Amino acid sequence: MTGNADIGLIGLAVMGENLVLNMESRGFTVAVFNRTTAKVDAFVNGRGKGKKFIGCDSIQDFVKSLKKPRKIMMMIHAGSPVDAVIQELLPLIEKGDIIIDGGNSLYTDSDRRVKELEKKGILFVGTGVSGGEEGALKGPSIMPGGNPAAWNSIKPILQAISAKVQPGDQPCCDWVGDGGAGHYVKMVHNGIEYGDMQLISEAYFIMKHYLGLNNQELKDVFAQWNKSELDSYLIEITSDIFGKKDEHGEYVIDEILDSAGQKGTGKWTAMNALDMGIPATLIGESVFARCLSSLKDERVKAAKILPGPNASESSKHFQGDKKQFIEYVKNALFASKLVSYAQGFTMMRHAAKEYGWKLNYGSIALLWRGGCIIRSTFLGKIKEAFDKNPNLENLLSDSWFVDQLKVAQTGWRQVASASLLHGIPTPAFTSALSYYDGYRCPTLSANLIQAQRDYFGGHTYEKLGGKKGEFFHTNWTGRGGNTHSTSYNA
Ligand SMILES: *[C@@H]1O[C@H](CO)[C@@H](O)[C@H](O)[C@H]1NC(C)=O
Ligand SMILES: *[C@@H]1O[C@H](CO)[C@@H](O)[C@H](O)[C@H]1NC(C)=O
Ligand SMILES: *[C@@H]1O[C@H](CO)[C@@H](O)[C@H](O)[C@H]1NC(C)=O
Ligand SMILES: CC(=O)N[C@H]1CO[C@H](CO)[C@@H](O)[C@@H]1O
Repeated sequence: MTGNADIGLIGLAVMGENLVLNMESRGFTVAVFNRTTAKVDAFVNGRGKGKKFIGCDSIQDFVKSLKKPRKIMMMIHAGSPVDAVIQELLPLIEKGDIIIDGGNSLYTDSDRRVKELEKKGILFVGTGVSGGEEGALKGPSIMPGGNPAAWNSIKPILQAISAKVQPGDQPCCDWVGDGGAGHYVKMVHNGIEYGDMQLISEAYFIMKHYLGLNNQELKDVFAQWNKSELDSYLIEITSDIFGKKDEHGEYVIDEILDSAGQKGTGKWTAMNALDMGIPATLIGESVFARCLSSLKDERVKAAKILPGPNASESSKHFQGDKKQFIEYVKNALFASKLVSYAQGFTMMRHAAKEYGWKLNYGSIALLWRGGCIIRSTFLGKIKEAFDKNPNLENLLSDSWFVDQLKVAQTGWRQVASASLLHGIPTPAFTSALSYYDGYRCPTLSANLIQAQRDYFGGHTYEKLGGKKGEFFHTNWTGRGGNTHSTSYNA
């Protein structure tokens, strides 16, 4: 039996509700189901009242209410619940039907599901959806990947509900790639989001403590930056945050405990970077900075014991032109952000190689241009860089990036030195700068590491200017017998 719903959605939590309201507002008829059926009734008689929704009390009725090929989207908890719902659906659906997982699933799970379901003739799509609750309702960034045969059927719906960017109302939704590519790209998006948030927080911290800016001044600085090359959603809400007072007239920001939470996608990104051996230092540093922040009690104790300059009193040491230094902080933030995005896109390049995905990096930058948390005008420059050279090895070597770094690096170095000197923790600014200097250093200190490895472990080394793959071993101590390294072939 076939019904007349264009698409069905399982999982009526806030994201799910907002997504179906968005779909309905674009003219689609949507079937909705939630295992807790009271949730379905509450929605259909509440926010969904008088609209083209088909509320279903059972998963059987839900499946029956859908047009073929059936398009079923899930917005439920990642992990085993996704597999459980797929198992419930399987006996009820048929070849050619499409299951879309819009939750925050691990990309390796999506990769597995695509393969498993393909054997049964079911087309599985794992899609990143970013933009929070408001984005889901008004237009999120959508990053679908999986079985490519599904794309033509779901494209009109997903592109209709996605955010649009100008010129030309370009949808922030396009096919990302095979297998787990959609959820992979969403994961990297979240890692970059961690980096952006950490960088903005460091800019705030140094301006508050070293320059002594108050909340109103901080609000104004961020509003100003929102009109520059830093124009982005996160900068904009940061400005709003500094202006917000509670019912007693106190600034809310000053009442919030300095201990950051996390749900795990940043950690996944950092772990994947480690697995692939890619120096995504900004994302890693941002995850660790949250971990360090959560050791509040330990930090309070350590503050009384460990010697060093007091960051909160660093403004005593500030000499010079505040306006100039604010510009330096902006430089530091922007340059670090360039490094962070370059690292994120490098990760995607390596993952594409490893998994055999054909990722279009310019198009991914465009997906993030609107709707999502990291949306910014700057992403347009990344799109342009990949349009110029689709095989760009590292974004930092694009000419626009080089020009920006020429301008920004003096301020960046000033801010990094001042924070190190005065005990102001800015791990992302400083590690971004270390990465930058390492990346542009033709001869690093790793020759010594190789010597040490060869000394104690007979691990051998290649020679400067020598042939690649030709290994040497030195008899460092004049003691001992033959070396036993397996890679020894000099
Ligand atoms: C930030 O800039 C955008 C336009 O790019 C504007 O719509 C928004 O109101 C600005 N927000 C603040 C807080 O300045
Ligand atoms: C650092 O300075 C602040 C502000 O003057 C003060 O409240 C705090 O106790 C100082 N911390 C230490 C460890 O002396
Ligand atoms: C290292 O040098 C010592 C002293 O010259 C020698 O006895 C030993 O055999 C050498 N070892 C190897 C692996 O060549
Ligand atoms: C399977 C399913 O639909 N579960 C969802 C029902 O709604 C609650 C929220 O009220 C979600 O948490 C469940 O995941």
